[in-house]
Amino acid sequence: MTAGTGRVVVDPVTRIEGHLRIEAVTDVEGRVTQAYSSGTMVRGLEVILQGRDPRDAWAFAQRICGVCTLVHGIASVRAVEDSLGWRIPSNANLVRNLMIGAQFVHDHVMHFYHLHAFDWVDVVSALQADPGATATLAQSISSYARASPGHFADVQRRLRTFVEGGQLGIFASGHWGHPAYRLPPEANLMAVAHYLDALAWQRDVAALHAVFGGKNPHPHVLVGGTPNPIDLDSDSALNTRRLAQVQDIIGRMREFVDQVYVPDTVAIAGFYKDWATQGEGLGNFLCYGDFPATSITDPRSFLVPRGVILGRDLTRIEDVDLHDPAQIQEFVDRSYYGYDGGAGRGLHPYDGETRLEYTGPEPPYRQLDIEHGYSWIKAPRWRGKAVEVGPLARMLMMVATGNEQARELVDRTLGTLDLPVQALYSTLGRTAARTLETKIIADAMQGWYDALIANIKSGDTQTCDDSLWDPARWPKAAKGAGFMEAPRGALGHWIMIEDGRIANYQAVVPSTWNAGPRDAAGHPGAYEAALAGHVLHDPAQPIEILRTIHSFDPCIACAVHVLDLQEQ
Ligand code: NFE
Ligand code: MG
Repeated sequence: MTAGTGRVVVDPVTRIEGHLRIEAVTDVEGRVTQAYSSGTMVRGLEVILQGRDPRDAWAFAQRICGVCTLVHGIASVRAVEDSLGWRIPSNANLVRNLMIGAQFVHDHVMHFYHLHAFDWVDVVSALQADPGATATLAQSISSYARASPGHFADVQRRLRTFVEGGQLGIFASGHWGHPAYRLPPEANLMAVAHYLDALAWQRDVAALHAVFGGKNPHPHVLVGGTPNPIDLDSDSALNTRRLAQVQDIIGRMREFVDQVYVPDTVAIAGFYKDWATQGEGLGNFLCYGDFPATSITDPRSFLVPRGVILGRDLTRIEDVDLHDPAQIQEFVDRSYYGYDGGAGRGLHPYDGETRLEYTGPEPPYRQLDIEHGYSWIKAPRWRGKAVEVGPLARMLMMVATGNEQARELVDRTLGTLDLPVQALYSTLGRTAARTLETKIIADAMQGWYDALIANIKSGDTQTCDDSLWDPARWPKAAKGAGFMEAPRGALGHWIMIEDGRIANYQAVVPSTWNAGPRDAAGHPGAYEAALAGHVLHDPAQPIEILRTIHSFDPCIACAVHVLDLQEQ
């Protein structure tokens, strides 16, 4: 390392799920020239799925993560259904849409307030706020009811008790007072109040998963449909009372998104417009698509379309085929894995291997071994290219394919903030895209609910097709890909079935795409590319790194799902 340059290490990155280390190399001006993303945890699922009954796979796969608690279950049952040509009834498709939609709304609101907001909101500064002026501010941006001077004075009192007691508790470990915080005290107090409101709200709306899947986290799912039968007159089925509860929850979700989440995002973004010109990185975006109006086998009916955008070119959408061995591949050259025939090539998930071959220096290391292995995350690529997945990819895909609501929301948000369309390709754009897609999905939930009710009224109460339940009816060998859009991006599970048992199982997960290391060609992953160019005001308090990394909503529990029994 030459004089004047530095290496900034953030380990662990907090306010995420799982264990992530970022190393950034800076030049003499404190500008990040190279960044390295390392998943530092190992877990275990792809290996333990081998040999099991495919109908049980979801219950194991779902434990990949406790944050996106539903999605690995859905990807898993879809993989089994794809492998066997198993079609699910219309009601099951609608119930799955509602459950996935609820996962998005819940997850995105919690990410914004509980994991990301304190990169932009200074909790301690909120103590200086005038509660009356805070009420005026809150009422000027929204009709949300909890906006009185007395309410904000009460929140401030509670906060003061924390701070004066030296017990910031859930608010500990912030870079409070850093000059990068720009909100006035009143906006900080408003955001803290909404942080607390979101905690109570999420607890209540999580009940939607319990109605359809028995519990949350980890609601039940089912190969061939959904597990909860519809019988309006039964206490042990989806009945009139439970359907009314779902309607109530959808209403509460939409209300919070419209009255709190969307206005707060726009209000806070207005103070951070310089973050609309940095933090994108790759310019390539991938979606598998999701939320079928009819069937997962008909991508034309998806709310979020499938495709790849390269080099920010929204006029051209590349087709994605999850079965094509030349498209999706995982590389392990800079990961703590090996391949049977040696590294240097990518393996399609059908041929995927999970072989731990860690040969680097023993942790704890002072520095990542960036020339060799430095992460427990693999490096997925689409036709050899690193791509970003997640909310920004989905909003761009919806806009590019003519979704009117998406276009209108983007235009209105950019107009309010007086920002050009290029602002989408940034840390701020990624965070705003998450908010806007939440609005689109929360609204769409009402449509899926209405369609479900219409089906039931017409006499269709089927929720499961069990015609293929008996493995004796399966072919001797089958393979399939289950895909979905998870809150953090495109999620795929690939399954190989032989003699009714799982012969191979591979998951390529959103945070694997975004947080993965360099590939055989040395090209960086999405996090790594996004950090290049950031100027660190104070390397001891690298809030700039946190802002961009958090804008992806990392989940390393999802990204790493292999276990080395000897290391445990
Ligand atoms: Ni653990 Fe997950 C989501 C999946 S990961 S949170 O969303 O799949 O990146
Ligand atoms: Mg995997």
